[in-house]
Amino acid sequence: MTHRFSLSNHSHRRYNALTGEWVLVSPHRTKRPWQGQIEKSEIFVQSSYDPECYLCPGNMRVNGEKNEEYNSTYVFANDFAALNLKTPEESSADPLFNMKSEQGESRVVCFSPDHSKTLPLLSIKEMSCLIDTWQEQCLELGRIWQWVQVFENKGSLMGCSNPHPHGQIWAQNQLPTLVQRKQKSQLLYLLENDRNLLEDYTTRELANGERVVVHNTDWLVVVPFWAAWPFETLVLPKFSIQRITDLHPHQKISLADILQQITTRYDNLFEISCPYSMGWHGAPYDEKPHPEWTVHASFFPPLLRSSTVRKFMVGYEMMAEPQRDLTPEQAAEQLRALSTTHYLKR
Ligand code: H2U
Repeated sequence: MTHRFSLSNHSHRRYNALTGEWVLVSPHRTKRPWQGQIEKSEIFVQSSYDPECYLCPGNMRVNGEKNEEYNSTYVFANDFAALNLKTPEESSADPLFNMKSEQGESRVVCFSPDHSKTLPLLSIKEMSCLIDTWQEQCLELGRIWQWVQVFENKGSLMGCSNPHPHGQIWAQNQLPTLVQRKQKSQLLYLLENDRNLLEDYTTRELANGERVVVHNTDWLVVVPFWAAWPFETLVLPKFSIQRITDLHPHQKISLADILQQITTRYDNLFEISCPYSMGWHGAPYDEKPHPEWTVHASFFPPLLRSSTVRKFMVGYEMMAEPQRDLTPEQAAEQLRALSTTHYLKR
C-alpha cells in the first residue's frame, strides 16, 4: 500500500449529500473470491402475450376483475393495496410506541400491452406515453395526497411477482422517511448557500465527467459520488424543475431517450434483462413552492460481478452502514463503455 491516499485504492467513507448517510468504500476488496450464492440469470420473456398473466390485456386478475383490452399504458387500482382510502384514523404519541394510521391509494401501471416489452425495449414514443402516464397520475393523485411515489420493481431478484413490465404508484399524506431526509438536506443546502443542491451537483458532475454515464440536452445520468449499490445511478435534469408534473413535452422526449439509454446499458452490462428498483423523488404536492427540490430518478440494480452474483446488503451494512467494493468511478466507466444498442437487437 502506498502512503499517498487515492480514492480508487484506499478505504474511505463518502457522504451522501442528499440523504445525510455515509457509505464505506473499500476498492481493494473487488478482487476477493466468490464461493457464495449464485443467482438464476434473469431471462427475457419471449412471448408478447401470456394467457396466465394477471396484467396482460383482457385477462382476469386475482380478484375476478378483467383488464381492459388496452393498447398503450394501463393503470388500475392495486387489488392488494398497501395504502387504502378507508383506513380509520388512529394515532399514538407514546415516545416508545409512536404510530399514526395512514390513508392512501395504490395503483399498478402496466407499461405496455406487450408482455415482453421491458423499458429498454419500448420505443421512444411508447416510453413518452409512460412518462405522460406518470405525469397524469401524479397530477391527479397530487391533488389529494401530499406524496406520490412512482416506482418500478423489476426482476425476481428484486422480489417482483410478475414479469409483465409494470410499475406501481403509492400515494399518501405523510412523507416517507427517505423523502423527509432528502427534503431536510436540500432545504439546509438552500438556506446555507442560497443555491439548489442538485443543480449544483449536476453542474459539478458534468464538469468532472468521471461519474457521468450518459447525458443529452436536458438530462444527465451519473453513478452518484455516494452510490451504495454497485451500479446505482441518478437521473438528473439539467434545468430547474421541482416535480415530474412540470415537465414540458420536449423534456419528456429527451427523458424517454435518456431512460432508454440507461436501461439498455443495464441490460448490456451482463447481457440479461437487468433487475433493478427505480423510482422518482420530487417536491411534495403540498402547494408550497419548494425551491430546494430538484426532481430526480434513481436506479438500484442489485447485481455486482455478473448476472448471477448479487450484492448483499447484510452484515456490516445492517449493523453499521452501506459498503461497496467497486468505486462509483469504476462503475460509471463500465456503464459508459457499453453500447446503447440493446444486445438483443444486435
Ligand atoms: P410486483 O410485481 O412488484 O409485486 O407488483 C405487482 C403488483 O400487482 C402487486 O402489488 C398487484 C400486486 O398486488 N396485483 C394486482 O393488483 N392484481 C392482480 O391480480 C395481481 C397482482
